[in-house]
Amino acid sequence: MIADDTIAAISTAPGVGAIAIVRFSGPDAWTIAQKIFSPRVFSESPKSEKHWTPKSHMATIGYIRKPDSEQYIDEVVLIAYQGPNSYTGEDLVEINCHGSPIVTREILTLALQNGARLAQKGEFTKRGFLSGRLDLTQAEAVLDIIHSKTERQSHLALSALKGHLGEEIKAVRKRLLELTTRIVAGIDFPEEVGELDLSDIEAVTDQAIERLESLARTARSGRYLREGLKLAIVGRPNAGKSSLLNALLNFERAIVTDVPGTTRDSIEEPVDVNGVPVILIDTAGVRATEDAVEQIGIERTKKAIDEAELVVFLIDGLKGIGHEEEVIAEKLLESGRSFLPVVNKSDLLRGEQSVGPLPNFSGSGENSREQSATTKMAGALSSPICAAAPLKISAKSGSGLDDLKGCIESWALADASLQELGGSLNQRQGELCHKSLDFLKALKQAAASGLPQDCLVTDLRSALGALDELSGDSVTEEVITEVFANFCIGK
Ligand SMILES: Nc1nc2c(ncn2[C@@H]2O[C@H](COP(=O)(O)OP(=O)(O)OP(=O)(O)O)[C@@H](O)[C@H]2O)c(=O)[nH]1
Ligand SMILES: [Mg+2]
Repeated sequence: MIADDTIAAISTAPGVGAIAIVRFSGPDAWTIAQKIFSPRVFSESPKSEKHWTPKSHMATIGYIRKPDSEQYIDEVVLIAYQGPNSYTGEDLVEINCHGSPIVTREILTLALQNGARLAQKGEFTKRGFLSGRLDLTQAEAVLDIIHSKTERQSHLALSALKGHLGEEIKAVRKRLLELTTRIVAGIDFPEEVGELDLSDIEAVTDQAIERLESLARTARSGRYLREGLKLAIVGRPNAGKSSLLNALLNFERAIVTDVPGTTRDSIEEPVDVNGVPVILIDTAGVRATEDAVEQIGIERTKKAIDEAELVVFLIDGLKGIGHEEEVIAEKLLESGRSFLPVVNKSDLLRGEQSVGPLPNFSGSGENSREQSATTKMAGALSSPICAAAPLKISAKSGSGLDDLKGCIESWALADASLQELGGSLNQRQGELCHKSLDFLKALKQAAASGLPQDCLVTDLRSALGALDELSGDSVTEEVITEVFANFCIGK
């Protein structure tokens, strides 16, 4: 679909920079360029010879000037692209000018005065999508690259931009489409083609389910990579939570003292942990206290556990396990949060000693309350996330921090499909993937229970519909508007 108007925008970030880019796209893009641009070679030519025609994919040095006037605005490099071989699939012009907000605004105004209109958010990419240059997963990958907070995230987004996710979806779609055609042919021409065997239907459906499940699993890591993983550090006062936050951040963000109860309120800071954007939350230490302010802080710690996706349960290696740890363990186990038990102050522990006074985990408590407390503690000190739990670290010397980072990274990006597929689904894509899976599972059930094959076609078409919406092959205007509303103007 080719638009009938021309859009223009400043594509670089606002503010002063070495260079900036103003671009326009649409049927009049080249005409506008001819009106407001004059190649440098013309400064030596007689006026009568001053007619310039852009050449596609060629850079030309020259001046932006008001049409039919000698008033120059800037010396620039202009690159013209002839559609459909451009980012938008339309005629496109990019003006690389000096990075002054005054200059960029003047150039944009000139474009607007000469036939363009101001582009909406993401409209250049939207035009690329509508003209078939990109599918919707690629367009969304552009947004992911722009907003990536870590190198890892930008590398995965680039892989999606190259079309890897889209290809995987297309491959599943192709097999399902072939299956639909084959079933329909069997229904329409029972004599010539014959009904398809149930085992063939099951084989194709199972394979599609397996591939879509791999794709759907990447949505979890995708969420952490896009939105950041919320990680709360909890423990008794003085365990070294704020010291750990500072050590992971590599700067003294939180106040650290040897006075228990130093941190009164939760502190949040973003940090890159081995390529995972993590939002670290340092919390007030948990203990019984009469202090009203501290009590509020402890309530916030409990809230932080509920809101976090992963919790570091920090144990003071010198103090070992006490009532405070039992209270925290109880809260953690009850919340169902994933957590990592970590013993701090390893620099003060002798030899093989892993933690101060550890309780006996054999369940030998005298009464049932004690027994259940020790069982809980045993559960809280082992971790399905990390075989080496409890990890031993020193927030002071930095020892063990690499292991901790490794555990956080592998928990967040545990899924092998992420590496295999070289990309991750976003929330919209994940929901559609699940929708498609639901229809395929319903189809499998219907086939197994002996329903006629025309009933299966309905589920197959619905599964295909969800995949088409995922890739953008069939998508409503509303969805397109929502996807591109997250872009910035000029992209
Ligand atoms: N030797 C040693 N001391 C540590 C370590 N981590 C923290 N400390 C010390 O322990 C004391 C308490 O550290 P904080 O980081 O303030 O502890 P916290 O858990 O944030 O304490 P609250 O805010 O009171 O809950 C400080 O004196 C730190 O220097 C460590 O790994 N080794
Ligand atoms: Mg603290």
